[in-house]
Amino acid sequence: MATSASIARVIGEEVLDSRGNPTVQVTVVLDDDSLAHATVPSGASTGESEAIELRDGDRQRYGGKGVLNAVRHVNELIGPALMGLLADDQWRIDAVLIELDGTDFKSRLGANATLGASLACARAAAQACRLPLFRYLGGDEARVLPTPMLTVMDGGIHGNDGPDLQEFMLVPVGAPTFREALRFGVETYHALRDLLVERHTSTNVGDEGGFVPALSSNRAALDLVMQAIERAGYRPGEDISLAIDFAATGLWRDGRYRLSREGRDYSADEMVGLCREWGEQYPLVSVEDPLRDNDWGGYAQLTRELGDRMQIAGDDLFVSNRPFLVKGIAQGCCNCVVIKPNQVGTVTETLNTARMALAAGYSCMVAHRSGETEDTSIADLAVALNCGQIKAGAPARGERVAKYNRLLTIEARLGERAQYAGRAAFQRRR
Ligand code: 2PG
Ligand code: MG
Repeated sequence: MATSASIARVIGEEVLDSRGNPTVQVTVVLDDDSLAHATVPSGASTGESEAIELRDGDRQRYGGKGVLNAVRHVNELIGPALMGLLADDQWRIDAVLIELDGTDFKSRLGANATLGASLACARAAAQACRLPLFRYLGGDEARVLPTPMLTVMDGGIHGNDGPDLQEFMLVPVGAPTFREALRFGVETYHALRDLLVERHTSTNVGDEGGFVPALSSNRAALDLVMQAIERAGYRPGEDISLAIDFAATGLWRDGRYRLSREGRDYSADEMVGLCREWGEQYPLVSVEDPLRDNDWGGYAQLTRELGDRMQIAGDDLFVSNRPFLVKGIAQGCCNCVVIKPNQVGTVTETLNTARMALAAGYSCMVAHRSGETEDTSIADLAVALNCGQIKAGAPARGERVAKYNRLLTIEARLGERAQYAGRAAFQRRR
């Protein structure tokens, strides 16, 4: 699994993401003419310590969101620094990027510039090796198709007028294959749409393709999703379980968590109580970011109380960064880490964080961003890690479906060797 091809050209461009915001696309050409692109996604509910996404700030263009400076960094700084390096020496490529940047959070070059280059190199090297990306990154053992966590309702800042909580997800734990899991999810998504139409409620969708109905409470959102599962002919908990991303940092107001739909504010203890209650009343297998991103003590307590019953996923808390994960492991915070390559800015750092988590008995959920592109690398990444979980939005909208479609292709390509993670992805080892 090696190539002697080296990096000949690195080209950055400004393109658009799914929200119409500019983002960085990088093309890498090798001296054997292999060529690949990578396009960088962008978050809205970002953690405080995420790697820096460099934006121009020039309000004359895209309201300040242009990425021409990051693109210039790719073309004028990163390209010359990577020229001539062996394409499959990912560790070295990323070490050069990290050194060239020289800051803790990629604030000089921009993590959008570094990730674009890092990922495009990996993709080009995979091409040169004539391997699909998942095999290039994960080797022969890469064969576990992740259980998809399909967002069917968007809220928070991904869906104004919807629930306070950001994502209500279907988790088809009981499907026999990934292809069937996706069908379970799609049929339930469509059943949910029918239910909304019958109730004369809006079927508009949010940033990740989930519906954004104006409901009286967050619990009503859960009830509706449960109804949709049954209407589609599935058994809640047996065939399809539920997951929620609270994105609680965005709910924090004046020292409490504001759930406007419930008409009340919650303390951290009460948020833990809500998770417990919902865990008893619904087939809830995973809660992500149920507390704000710097409440390490709160997470430790939550994990002690509920960690044996459900997956507690840290997104804003860990921001895919190894040092934060090390702190979390030491303090017993969460039992799952959300993995988003653009939170940290290189392929090597992303893999290192994920592998450390798995070695420590944490589960890993590879995830998209709310601002996405047609780039499907995260689908390959999830298979490469054999981590068993991916969150890529609704089973609708091109940029979301692209990831699921890629997984269908990977499953077909693996044939008999493919294993669907299913429920096992949520069996806790820690
Ligand atoms: C999250 C992500 C993706 P964003 O919070 O998990 O759903 O949202 O990309 O806006 O940070
Ligand atoms: Mg999240």
